[in-house]
Amino acid sequence: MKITVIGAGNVGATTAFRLAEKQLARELVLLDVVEGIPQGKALDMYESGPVGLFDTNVTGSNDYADSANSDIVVITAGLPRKPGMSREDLLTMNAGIVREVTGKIMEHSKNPIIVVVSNPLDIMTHVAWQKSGLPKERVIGMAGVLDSARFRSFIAMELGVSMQDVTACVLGGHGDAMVPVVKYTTVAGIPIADLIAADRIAELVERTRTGGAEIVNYLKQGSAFYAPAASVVEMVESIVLDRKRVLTCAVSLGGEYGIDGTFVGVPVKLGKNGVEKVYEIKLDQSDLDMLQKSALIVDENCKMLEAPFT
Ligand code: TXD
Repeated sequence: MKITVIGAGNVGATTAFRLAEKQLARELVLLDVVEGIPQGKALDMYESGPVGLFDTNVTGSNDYADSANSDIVVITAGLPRKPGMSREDLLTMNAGIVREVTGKIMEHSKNPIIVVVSNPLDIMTHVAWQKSGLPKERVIGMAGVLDSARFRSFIAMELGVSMQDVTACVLGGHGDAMVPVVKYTTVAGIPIADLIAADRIAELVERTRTGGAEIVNYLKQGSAFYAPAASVVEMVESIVLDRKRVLTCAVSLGGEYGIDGTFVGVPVKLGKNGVEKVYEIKLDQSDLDMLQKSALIVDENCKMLEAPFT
């Protein structure tokens, strides 16, 4: 198993380190445009092997030839949000970066599974898929796992219970249009509506929706990376170990939820072939409306981008 992580910034480096510690790849390449950064960070990670007890061969590079024959490529390259900047502000700049990166990946790897992290997430996943020419099952966006993790952690914090017992369902686009589905959010199978007052649930939902901005406002420079990296690794692990985890990921829908050809976050089964099944769960009309609205926003943005990349 060979995994390449493009972008040696906060999310990319943290992802690479977690992947190395979990020994999910024999060969792990960290790649960036900036000279020295991927090499230095990768060597530092490699040198932690004897203490962290892993044998993953982590290397850093600026050359896509070193990514050759990757089984999985994680794209984190891009510019992060600054305070007050929406994910959409990043659209044009990051689309250019993701197109360029995807083109170079495909020159050296025939049939990788690509996990996209760069924002605006759903649109960048579309851009990567379009540029790669890969089947839609092999290009997957990470957002739902993170958004669900945030909702889960706020619920655990509220009730003082183990995070492990909280499962949450957050669908839709990554951004203000995400759709936290309260009825499928439970604590050890108990619907949260039985445990938390409705107005308080609404506050937790709002905090989840603005979870990324909350971190950006604290950090001033850069955006969240520990929870995002952990979320990427959960997806990669399910693919590498063929675990068939059911995780919310941004995938291209083919008519499910009345949405066709748009990348949006829904529950899918992740295994060695990438997206092995899309689950079409029963939603209340209001949640379905929000999901479709969310897809519409993604669609409009993709159309806006069409001119530069056709
Ligand atoms: O839920 C999610 N999907 C997200 C997405 C959660 C957190 C962060 N999210 C987005 O990921 C964020 O808005 C950014 O678009 C990406 C990467 O975030 P990160 O925090 O890691 O940004 P950094 O630290 O600035 O790192 C970006 C790196 C940096 O080292 C650049 O030199 C590199 O990307 N970069 C490139 N690498 C290769 N090739 C090109 N062209 C390139 N351009 C920049």
